Amino acid sequence: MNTIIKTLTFAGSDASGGAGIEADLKTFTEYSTYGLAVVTTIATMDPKSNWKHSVFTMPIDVVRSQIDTALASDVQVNAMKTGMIGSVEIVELIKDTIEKYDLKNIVIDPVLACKGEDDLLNPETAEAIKKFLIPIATVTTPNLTEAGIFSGLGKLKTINDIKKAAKIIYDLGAKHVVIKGGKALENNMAIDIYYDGTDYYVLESKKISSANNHGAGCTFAAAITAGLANGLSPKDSIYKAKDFVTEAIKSGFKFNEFVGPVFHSAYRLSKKD
Ligand code: PXL
Repeated sequence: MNTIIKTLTFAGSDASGGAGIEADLKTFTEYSTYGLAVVTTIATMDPKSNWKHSVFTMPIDVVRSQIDTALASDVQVNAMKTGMIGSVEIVELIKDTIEKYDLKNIVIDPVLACKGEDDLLNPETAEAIKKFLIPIATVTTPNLTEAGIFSGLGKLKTINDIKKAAKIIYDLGAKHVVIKGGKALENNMAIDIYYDGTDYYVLESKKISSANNHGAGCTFAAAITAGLANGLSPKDSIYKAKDFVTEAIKSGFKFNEFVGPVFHSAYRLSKKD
C-alpha cells in the first residue's frame, strides 16, 4: 500500500533498547510510520565493567548492502535520520546515498559520544559529519558538547553561548538547528534552543528528576524525523518531539544499576489516560 509513510534511520544498535536504532524504530512506530534501519555500528555495554561501552563499526560493504536493501522499494522514504556513525567512510557513504536517492527531510543527530562516556568517537568522524552531513541537514540536533565542537566555541555555559553556537551551525548549512541543553543548564527547566535562521525559540519543559533518560537524544531526533515524514513543518515536528520525549523521560525506568532508558510508548499511553 503506497500510502504507508516510511522513515529510515542510519544508526548504531543499542541492545539495551533505549538508544540507537532500537529507539528510532520504536519511535517511528509510535508515529504510525514504517521504519527502516541501516546499522552503522553496534554498541555494547559491559555489566561486569561498570557498563563500559564498546563500539563495533560495521564493514563498509555490509552498510552498502543494507542501503541497497532498504532503498529497494519504488516508494520514496518520507524522512530519514542519522545517529551514531562509526567511520568517515560510512559518513561519506550516507552523504552519497542521500544524493543518489534524492532523500528529503534529513535529520542529522550528530552523536559523538554516549552519555557518561568521555571518549568521543573518532575525531575524524566528527569532522566528516560537520563537513558532509550538517550542510545537508533539514534539522540537526546536537547536544551541548556536540554543539560546542561543531561551532568551535567549546564549552557552552549560557543561553547566549548556545544561541551563538546555533547560528554558527546554521551557517554551516543546516536549515533548522536544535541544541539540546536538557538538564545540563543550571535552572529548573530542561531547555533546548531552536534556531531557524531568523528566530530563536526556547523549548522549555520542567526538569524531570530522573536518571532514567538513556536514549532521550535519539528518541527526540527520531520523533522529529517521524513528524516530518507525517507532513508536519520542521517547527511543529520539533515541538511535538519535545512533548514526545518529555513523556518518554517521565516514564523512564531503571533497567539495571547502571542505566535507565526512556519509555518510547509513553506519549501514546499518556493520551489514553
Ligand atoms: O545516546 C547515544 C547513543 C546513540 N546510539 C547508540 C548508543 C548510544 C548511547 O549509548 O548506544 C547505538
